[in-house]
Amino acid sequence: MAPSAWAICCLLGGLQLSGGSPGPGVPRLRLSYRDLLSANRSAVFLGPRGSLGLRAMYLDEYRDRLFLGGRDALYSLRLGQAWPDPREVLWPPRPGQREECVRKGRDPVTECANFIRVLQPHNRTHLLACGTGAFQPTCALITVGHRGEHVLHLEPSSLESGRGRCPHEPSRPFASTFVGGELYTGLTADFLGREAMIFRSGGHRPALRSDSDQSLLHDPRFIMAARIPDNSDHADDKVYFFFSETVPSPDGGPGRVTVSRVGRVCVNDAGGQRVLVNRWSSFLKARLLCSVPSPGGAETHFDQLEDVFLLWPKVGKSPEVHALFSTVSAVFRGFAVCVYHMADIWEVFNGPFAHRDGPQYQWGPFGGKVPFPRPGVCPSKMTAQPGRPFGSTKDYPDEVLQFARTHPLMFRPVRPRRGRPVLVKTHLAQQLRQIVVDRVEAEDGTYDVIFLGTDSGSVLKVMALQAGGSAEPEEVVLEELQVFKVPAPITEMEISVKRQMLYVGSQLGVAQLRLHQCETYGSACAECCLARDPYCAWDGTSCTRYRPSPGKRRFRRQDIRHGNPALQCLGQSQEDEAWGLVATTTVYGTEHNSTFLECQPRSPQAAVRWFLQRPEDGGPDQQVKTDERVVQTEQGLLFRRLSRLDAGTYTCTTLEHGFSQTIVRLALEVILATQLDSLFPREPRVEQSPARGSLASSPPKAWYKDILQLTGFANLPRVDEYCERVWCGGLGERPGSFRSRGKQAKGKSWAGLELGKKVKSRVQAERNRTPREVEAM
Ligand SMILES: *[C@@H]1O[C@H](CO)[C@@H](O)[C@H](O)[C@H]1NC(C)=O
Ligand SMILES: *[C@@H]1O[C@H](CO)[C@@H](O)[C@H](O)[C@H]1NC(C)=O
Ligand SMILES: CC(=O)N[C@H]1CO[C@H](CO)[C@@H](O)[C@@H]1O
Repeated sequence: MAPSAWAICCLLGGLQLSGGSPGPGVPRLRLSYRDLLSANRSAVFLGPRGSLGLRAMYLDEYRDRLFLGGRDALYSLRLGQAWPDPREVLWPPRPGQREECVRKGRDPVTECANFIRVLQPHNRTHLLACGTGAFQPTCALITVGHRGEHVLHLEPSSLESGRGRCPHEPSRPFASTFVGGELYTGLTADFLGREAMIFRSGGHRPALRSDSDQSLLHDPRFIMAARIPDNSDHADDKVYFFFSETVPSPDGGPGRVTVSRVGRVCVNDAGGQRVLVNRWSSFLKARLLCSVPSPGGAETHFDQLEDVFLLWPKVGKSPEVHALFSTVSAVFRGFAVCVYHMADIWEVFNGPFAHRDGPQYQWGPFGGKVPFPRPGVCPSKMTAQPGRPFGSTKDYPDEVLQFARTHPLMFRPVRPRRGRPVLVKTHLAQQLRQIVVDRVEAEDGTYDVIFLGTDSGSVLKVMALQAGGSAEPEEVVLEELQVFKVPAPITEMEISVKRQMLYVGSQLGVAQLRLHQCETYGSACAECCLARDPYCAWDGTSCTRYRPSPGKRRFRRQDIRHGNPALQCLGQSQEDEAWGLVATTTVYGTEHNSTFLECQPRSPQAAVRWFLQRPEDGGPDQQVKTDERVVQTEQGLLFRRLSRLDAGTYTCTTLEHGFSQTIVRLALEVILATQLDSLFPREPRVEQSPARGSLASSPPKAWYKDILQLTGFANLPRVDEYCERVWCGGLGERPGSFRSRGKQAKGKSWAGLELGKKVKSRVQAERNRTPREVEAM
């Protein structure tokens, strides 16, 4: 394709026709991979081979290190600027194991390697790591040193089988947690991936597993495991598992349905004495419900659990469970975030057990007498009272264990806070994979900022504001951050509130991402205020990190609820500077040809309006009428065929939250077709005007004239930008996500650069003529 055609189609391809104001799901700010790197907002680590094959990540805030488990290797990174001094330990499968894996029909590249899937703290100096070992799971202890040391090596003497502690497959959903010297895992523990279980091993006690006679788990996808204390009595501590299951249809009909679950076991479960020997005696599970009422009374269910984040409060002991779900439907793809209180989960586990008389029967609440100690209750002071000597699950009567075996499911589901999701996202271009939540104190209250990792390597920073009376929260998408250059699904996400950082992993590698960068929103109070970012406030001179201080505080301007700068920024002197005086730039278009007036508001949520003042009428500005010839796009105003009557001063304004701003003011002058011929003589006339610049003979003129028209002669920085965009490749940026950043030279094609320079110097020459001179030609 010739450059001219490419330039135009590329430009037009990126334009989307915009109607009024885009919906609330549109991010207010989009930052590309390069934007993030150049502003030091993110730092990416891809390892020495350009891809880690990442499967596990452990953020160790005590040691200030990030441990990574990849393909045949482990890494240790020190938290700080741009990953100084990374450490690597190679850990390939045992000799011969790779070949055996291939012989058994597994894929040599994607499966027959040692993918590290477990990284858990073992003690003060060691980590426990387990890998798939090319379908022969293996565990080892890794020396990481004391706090302050930066060592990483594998203890060869500690190598042992990892069966039950690590899945065979590199990518099957899997959850693990390390509690009291023992590893709890939710996984399928066999080569074929059929034997699903919850397993505990590694301590002094015999290993404990799910009873395989009973089908306690139906094709589970384990998402997360964590110890959550029920109360201050540690004897009552439980490990909770969050997972999805595909169960036989609950009404006894044909087919299977997907449901999400919270399950739990007692930390002090020791199994039974005669029944359930070395099997869990305390396992119970309940349904996690996340649905919205649809018109007509039906419910839309989000049944597939994608990720869970536990938000631990500063005070109090139990976390809030923030869970990301997706729909199972092949037709309708939607995502929802539901929040659960532990108190509601406990209530369901204390409620009726689900019971049915046989596989053909409906489920109902168990109405008979529940034996004592109640199944699912951990042995503790409560069960070990005088006359009731139940100090261990081994002391539990057979009757209790039999009941536990046959009634692992609770009858009632766990309903989310307020009975509905805090966030529902449909019609998304991407899928959502990971969730992290930060509770942020702002001037006018506390806000939960939700970070969502997508399957295209980006992170959405979102708030769900609960408005006064209405049941439906207002969604505010603060930022969309393209963390990875290529669109790899985000598989890991951890937050360090201490460092105000997010650690984001995909199979390629990891990125450290600042939670906020307030100056990105702009240098005016109104911009800071419109951003509605609870991390940021206007401090009188710039947009900076908001820090609540207990003492007497300076007035900080921030309005998360309404984003109303008219109220907040009244009398901020910078405003006049920033918004009052928008200089008028002169641009030129040629008659009968297309011309583009660019206006890119900082926020895609703003409604853009164009006004025109014609030179002769002197009256008030008129709103520009659009039709097939004059089209308003997301990037600006496109004249398909310029008329001499289009000349005039065009003002691009935005309206956001009732706040109107002028973004650009362009004086469009129309060069008549006759004038243009003398400015750029036609091919045969090249020799006659050698003084017109060296560019005239090559390359052909037509294309750069197009560029000049599209950018406007006078708009030099734009030329740079177009050159970069057109010849130097978008480097992983999607059309529409492009934002002007001027001089980011990376990976440009040499030829492209040369052409770009020529165009630029030519334009500069044209620009140095006064408009009058141009007119005179
Ligand atoms: C980013 O960090 C580097 C190294 O710390 C520093 O040299 C550079 O000036 C920073 N850039 C910006 C835009 O802050
Ligand atoms: C951690 O465990 C390893 C292996 O059991 C042991 O060699 C080491 O001394 C332990 N470190 C500490 C600080 O207890
Ligand atoms: C530079 C220039 O004049 N380009 C085109 C403008 O439009 C006319 C008619 O559509 C074309 O003939 C020119 O090539």
